[in-house]
Amino acid sequence: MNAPTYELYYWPGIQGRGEFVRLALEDAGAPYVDVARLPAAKHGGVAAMQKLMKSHALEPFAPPFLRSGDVVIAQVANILFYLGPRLGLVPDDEASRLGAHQLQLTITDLVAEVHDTHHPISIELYYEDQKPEALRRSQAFLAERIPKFLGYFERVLDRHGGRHLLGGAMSYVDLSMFQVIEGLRYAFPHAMAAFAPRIPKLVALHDRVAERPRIAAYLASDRRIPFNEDGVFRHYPELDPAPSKRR
Ligand SMILES: N[C@@H](CCC(=O)N[C@@H](CS)C(=O)NCC(=O)O)C(=O)O
Repeated sequence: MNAPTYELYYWPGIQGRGEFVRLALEDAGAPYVDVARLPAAKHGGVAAMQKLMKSHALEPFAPPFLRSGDVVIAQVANILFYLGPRLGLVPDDEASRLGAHQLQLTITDLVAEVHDTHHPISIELYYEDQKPEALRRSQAFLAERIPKFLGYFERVLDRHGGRHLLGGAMSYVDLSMFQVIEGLRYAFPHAMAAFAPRIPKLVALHDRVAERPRIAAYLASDRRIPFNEDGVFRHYPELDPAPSKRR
């Protein structure tokens, strides 16, 4: 039987939250189409994405969502919970599956807080309309939340032997952690450079994931959209001042 072709639906110009799903599909070498990035002539584009979204009985609240045959599922952690066993990216036992889901949901919480650093008041407003609040939020995020979240993941990794967040086996959570470190480094290079010595195992995990052959090939390809200031991880220099300029 042929492997199913997964359809990923996500905003076409950004890595955003869709990237956590792309990384899993890419690492597994799974056949998939990034539907909104296809031209309308090939049944792609944002309009096709919104049409499916609105017409489905269990309408996704927001992209990303995945279609696999009759199944349409939203929420990154939920999509990965579905894909993990199918792509061989999580051990089979229930404890491992639930553990992976627990860690992925914690990553979802972290990603929401990253988003709030540049949109602390409203997602409907431009960053430029909430800059003072974004600065305060970013300062608190870097001072308190980065240490708490990344310190937590570093401890979990350490307790599991230091190679994989789930212990013996590589999982989709390791791939997502690569993206978290990569994204935070893009958004907050100064803060992350200063924090790196406190998370040596996460940094090493990031580097190992980047070297996985399919991930390395993906990162070098044009399927990997560069970070930009429309995604979740945005670099606004004023939110990450050099150490000498911190107030
Ligand atoms: N918790 C959801 C969040 C989904 C989400 O916020 N998607 C963004 C793009 S990254 C969106 O399109 N949001 C529209 C909105 O919230 O109105 C997930 O992890 O998938």
